[in-house]
Amino acid sequence: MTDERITDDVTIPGVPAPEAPPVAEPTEPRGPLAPKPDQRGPEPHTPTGAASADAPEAHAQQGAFLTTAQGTRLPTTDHSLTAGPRGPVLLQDHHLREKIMHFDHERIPERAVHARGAAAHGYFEASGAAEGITKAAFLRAGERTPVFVRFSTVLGSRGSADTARDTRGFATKFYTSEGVYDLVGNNIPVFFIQDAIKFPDIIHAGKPHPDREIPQAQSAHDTFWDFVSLHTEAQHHTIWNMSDRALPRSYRMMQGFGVHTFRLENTAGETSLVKFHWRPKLGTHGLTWEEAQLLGGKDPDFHRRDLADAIESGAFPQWDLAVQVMPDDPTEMYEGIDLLDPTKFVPEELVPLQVIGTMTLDANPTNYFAETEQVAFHPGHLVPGIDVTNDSLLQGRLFSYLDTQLTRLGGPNFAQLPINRPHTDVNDMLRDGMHQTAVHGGVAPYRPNSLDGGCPFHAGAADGAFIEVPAVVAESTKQRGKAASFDDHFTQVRLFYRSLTPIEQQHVADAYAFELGKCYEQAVKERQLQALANIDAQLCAAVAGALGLPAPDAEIQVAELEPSPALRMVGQEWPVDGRVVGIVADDATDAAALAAVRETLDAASIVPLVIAPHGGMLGAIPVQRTPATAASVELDAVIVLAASEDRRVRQLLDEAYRHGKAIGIADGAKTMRDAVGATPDDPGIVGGDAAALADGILAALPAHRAWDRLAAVEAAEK
Ligand code: HDE
Repeated sequence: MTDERITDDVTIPGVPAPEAPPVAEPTEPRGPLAPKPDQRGPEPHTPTGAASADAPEAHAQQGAFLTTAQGTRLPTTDHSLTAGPRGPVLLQDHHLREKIMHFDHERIPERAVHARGAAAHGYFEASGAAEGITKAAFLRAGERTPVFVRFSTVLGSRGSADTARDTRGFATKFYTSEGVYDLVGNNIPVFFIQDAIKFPDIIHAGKPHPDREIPQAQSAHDTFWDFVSLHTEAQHHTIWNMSDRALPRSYRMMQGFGVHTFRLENTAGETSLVKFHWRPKLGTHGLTWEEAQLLGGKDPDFHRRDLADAIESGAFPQWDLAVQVMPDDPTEMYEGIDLLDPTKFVPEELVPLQVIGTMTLDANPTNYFAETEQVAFHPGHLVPGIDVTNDSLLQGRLFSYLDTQLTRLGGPNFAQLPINRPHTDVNDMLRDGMHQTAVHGGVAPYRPNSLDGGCPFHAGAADGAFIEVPAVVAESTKQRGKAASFDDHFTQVRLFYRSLTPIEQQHVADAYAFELGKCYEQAVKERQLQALANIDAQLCAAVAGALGLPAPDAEIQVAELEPSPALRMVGQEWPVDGRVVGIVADDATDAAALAAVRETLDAASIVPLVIAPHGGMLGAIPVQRTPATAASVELDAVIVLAASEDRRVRQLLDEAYRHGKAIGIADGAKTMRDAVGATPDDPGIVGGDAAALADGILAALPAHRAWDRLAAVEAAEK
């Protein structure tokens, strides 16, 4: 046999093959690249329970040569086995069949909700402040616990855009010494429904219409508004969705909430009712609706790119974990708020947040599928000292998260996947099943037994057993229905709206007008306007006016509460690490000025992106964007060192101006300021030499936007 039948060159019959170009491919077998330090996966779990990065499963691929899945070396993977050079493919070609078979089954079902996500590794460091309320070991002073966090949108498919108007998931897996603890939260502190039994219904209403499967990743359609206007308990979550909270600037700038009330128990057996909060060190910031829409086309991966880039560049995002602690009394109420009703939150002014530790995300996943896709969270993954309450939404979740993995991950052994493995001993007596990867020793997976030395043994409280808090369950009558304390669907909605600043309120009204404007059914719009009338007459009038419909009167009396300033996203200043500033320059730009601006930004942990008429270099400085690839929506601010006649650059500046972004314009580029209709007195517009421009931008960025300019522009554009 010769190799005549195998050719790597495509030739035309009768035409001599061209001379082969010099081969640039590597010719010597090489071992797999060593993983980079930031490609750390979860430590593989060894039989002794100790973690070892050298264990074979740490590197999925070994050896220099291509092999079959059985380890047999292969001479080629580009040609099927055929009968003659132009003949049929032979069924006996094992490599072909194995390769295609595996490819055919590469996809798994996406999550029913939260299908699109991005994740990162990191660690949590406890301050010890929680020791008085919980015996959880990972919350003891100085404890450092590895974590894996997955952020997600709820409604869209796995390939949908990051910047859809939606709730965001914020799920954290703590690999604690007492087993895995999952805090599976959202970026909004309340939920649509009070009972898990309605979850399929709200999701059916929010997902695309079943006939044409549109719209993708959006709530701007009839079925969603039909549901939330009929189930008014959903009005609270919905108004948060209409606010800029549903358009995060970045996962790094997003709060997280456990939503439900949890019951914590300390070493003395004392209990308290607790709400969990993640507070981003960079503050909570949103996109404008126009930015979010533009990004959906220009960079649908905006949030996952931002997270990965920030971590790769060393700007590790951090969140404080904080708790609100309420007394555990038999009413399970606090100041009139039913703590078992997940459509209610506890205002921070009523119960202040107490920080109990800090989380840092410092490593990107090595493999999206193995980690981000296969991670399986579950609110029932608890550790001693943290227990659930009777919140019926939470109770339903305790069933759903295990159940859903059976379909998604193909069987009951998903806890053995590397990303899901506890970083502690596992001795569970669970055996066999699809995708079993453990080789269990012993003969007696039951207890008590006399054949495997009696092992495993029961743990007592002193051994760190998870023992449910002996909360009293009142003897009662079976029923379907909720307590009267769940009936108020509007007081906190009004509280949320009236706590916002005027521009945030304006964005809420605009969002309702947009979403309802996309509905076809008149009855749905009218019913939602009725709900808005109950929330706030001015909000209702603004939305009704935009829809061209009459504003109804409120049909119920809604209590007036003291506003909660903590609900505002506008009005404070925050660190600017990892923000992105575009610098418009060209070949004539003073090289020293350009270098100085870049250095100043870099020193403030800001990412400078040079935008020039061509790629390559401006002198010694690399160009990152050209008019073809630059977009205003990927920038937090712009510095213009060179005037440009390019329509695309002017459009970029125009958008930055309209979106209230800080803009620095060099004296020599003033024509650009006039071109977008800006004046030197506009808020957030900076002039002067290079040093003044960079300093001015650094002074403006902590407020996130020039809010007054944005408000003026938006009012003028109406
Ligand atoms: Fe979920 N939810 N959910 N959810 N949820 C899922 O579990 C469910 C709810 C949340 O990044 C699913 O593994 C029910 C509230 C996040 O992998 C599923 C109910 C909150 C994630 C499921 C809720 C959440 C999920 C889909 C009503 C915030 C993504 C895939 C009782 C506190 C986790 C999966 C990840 C995912 C069910 C309500 C957060 C189907 C039945 C409230 C962050 O099991």
